[in-house]
Amino acid sequence: MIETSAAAPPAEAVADFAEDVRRDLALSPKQIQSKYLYNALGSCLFEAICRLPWYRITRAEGRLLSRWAEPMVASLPDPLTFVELGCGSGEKVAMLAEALRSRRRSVSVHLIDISPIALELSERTLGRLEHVSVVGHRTTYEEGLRHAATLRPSGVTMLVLFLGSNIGNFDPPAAHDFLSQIRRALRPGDALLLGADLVKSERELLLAYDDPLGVTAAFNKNLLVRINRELLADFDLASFDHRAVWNAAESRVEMHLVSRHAQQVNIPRAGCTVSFERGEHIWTENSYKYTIEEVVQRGERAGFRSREQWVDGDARFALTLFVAN
Ligand code: AVJ
Repeated sequence: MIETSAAAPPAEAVADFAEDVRRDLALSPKQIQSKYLYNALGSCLFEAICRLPWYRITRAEGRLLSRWAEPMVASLPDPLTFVELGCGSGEKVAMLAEALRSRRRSVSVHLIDISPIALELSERTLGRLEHVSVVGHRTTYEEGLRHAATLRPSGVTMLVLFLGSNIGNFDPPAAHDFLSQIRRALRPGDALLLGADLVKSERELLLAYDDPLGVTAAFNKNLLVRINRELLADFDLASFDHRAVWNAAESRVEMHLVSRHAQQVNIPRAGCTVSFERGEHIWTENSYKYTIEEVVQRGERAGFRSREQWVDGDARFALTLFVAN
């Protein structure tokens, strides 16, 4: 069974994008929010990143899920609802749902993503499982979570999935607020499965975020393509370089778009013209990296206790199962 809530009117989405671009390119350093990386093309480029040999998060998480999915869901009482925040292709939630099938446990799954392509892919992936009913929500994490929580009947256990190190996009205060918000949407005994990428060598991190094939560069520059198309801007793609930086003090990889020379860019639908100096950058993403202890502390400070942690020692990636106090 597949059901999708109505898409936001595109004109409104473009107006929000215009406003955000205008405001954030006036900041110093210039910024664009990383959520705008995920339009149709950007989501496909991200799927390609997940298959790159240098980007190991997705495969590490897949290995942990394929090996441990059964114990991950075994302790959660039926009936069950899964809520996945940022569903991507839906393969991960499908692995957890598969783990229920042998015991004939049925589950309803709420998929929350801002990308229509991600929802479509995930609905197709999950649509094949008869013991699963699927509802897609094309919206932000916050709104989707609230919506899924209000639809949940009493007596149903909710498992929130926040995987793929999506938490890495939040700075520490925002990560705390967001986990607290998840906790408030839950009841005692509900659970959260959190995927977090761990600190590793700078060399490995830079290869993951500035890959030799240039897919991550394309993913990053697609932001400029999107601004050109949706806001009628005249960014010259050849005048910007992709750059990944490991900021050890903040424990994060940053993605930038660096202006190769002094230039001006017109963005008519955002009502602005933006000047760049040579070497000036637009900051487009943060990917925070954690230690295993920090992951546990994060959850505990937000009102959870950690029940179990599974770590891929090879790629340095952790899945942590938290239960709401
Ligand atoms: C989807 C946010 C987890 O930060 O690793 C991949 C996005 N950016 N390569 C990450 C991303 C560049 C990804 N997250």
